[in-house]
Amino acid sequence: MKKKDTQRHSAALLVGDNALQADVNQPWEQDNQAWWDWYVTLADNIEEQPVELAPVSSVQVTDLPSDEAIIEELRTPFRLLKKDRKKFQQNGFVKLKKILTPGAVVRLRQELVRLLGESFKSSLDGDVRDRFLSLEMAWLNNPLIKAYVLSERIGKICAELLNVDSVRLYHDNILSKEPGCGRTPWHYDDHHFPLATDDVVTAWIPAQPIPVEMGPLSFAKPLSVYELVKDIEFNKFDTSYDRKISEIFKERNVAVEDRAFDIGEVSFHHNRSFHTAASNKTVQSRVVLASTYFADGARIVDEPTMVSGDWEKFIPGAGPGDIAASELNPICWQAKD
Ligand SMILES: O=C(O)CCC(=O)C(=O)O
Ligand SMILES: [Fe+2]
Repeated sequence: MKKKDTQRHSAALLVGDNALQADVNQPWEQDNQAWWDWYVTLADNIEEQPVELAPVSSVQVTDLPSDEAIIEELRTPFRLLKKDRKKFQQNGFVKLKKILTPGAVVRLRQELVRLLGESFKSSLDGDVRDRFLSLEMAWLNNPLIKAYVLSERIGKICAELLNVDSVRLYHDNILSKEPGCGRTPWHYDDHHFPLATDDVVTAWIPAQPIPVEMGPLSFAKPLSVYELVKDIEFNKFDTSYDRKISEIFKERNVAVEDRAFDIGEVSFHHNRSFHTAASNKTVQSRVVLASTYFADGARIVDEPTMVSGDWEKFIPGAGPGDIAASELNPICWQAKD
């Protein structure tokens, strides 16, 4: 089998301390929430001074669309411009406005907050401070979330950005960066996905506008900057990996796109796009639905590591080297012949 670059990169990540290498190569034994609780401890927050959390005005939509209307909206194709495909190829990400109507965003937030509240026994927005909450596989039991996750509108954009005929779901992920939660460490997702392909994209769908103080997802550009940091050793115990990446990007004057997200704006990032997010300095939880898609036909890498998290949950019944096409990885978009 063709061995994937990820494995070379993961190996490069882990060279150095042999004990650490052996350790990181172990599979992740806990759930994905424990993974995120661990992962945000790897972010360097030294420059993030504690501040009073800023108020956020809530979005008012007088007539919320029905769920049927939203499901229809999520089926409607979006006309992706050539210049946006180019931007994605060049920069490894693209931010597109008006992917969702304001009503579909407000309804998404209602549903995500309800699901997070059920799972974490809280009403959010201040109840669960400082944490990064995550909940995946919501699409399996919730028809509305399923419409967002398996959306043809989103799937078609992903296939066109990757320039492939067909994409499958890797997983959905409800992410809530709670008020006061610190930075998301610099990383590229290739470390996290045990997929033997470079045709992977994440649609990061905010469930409210994200002003700069709330910590929008931020991207280093162009895509090729991952080459600058490919020899930095990952360290699962401290913030050194994150800090070193920041230092190198600063030294090399790497441009970082860290602007706010308008309501309905969605970002799409490639598995090798380096990204981070600032802390949430507002009183509102920063709720996002992040769904990852990959080119149909891709295989699982030969040696997934703990940085891939609980991946067997997302591709059940398949092992290293197999084609990733379980019943939990449906095709979300297929080009017509
Ligand atoms: O939401 C965040 O802060 C990080 C999300 C992320 O890294 C991703 O969706 O790939
Ligand atoms: Fe990421």
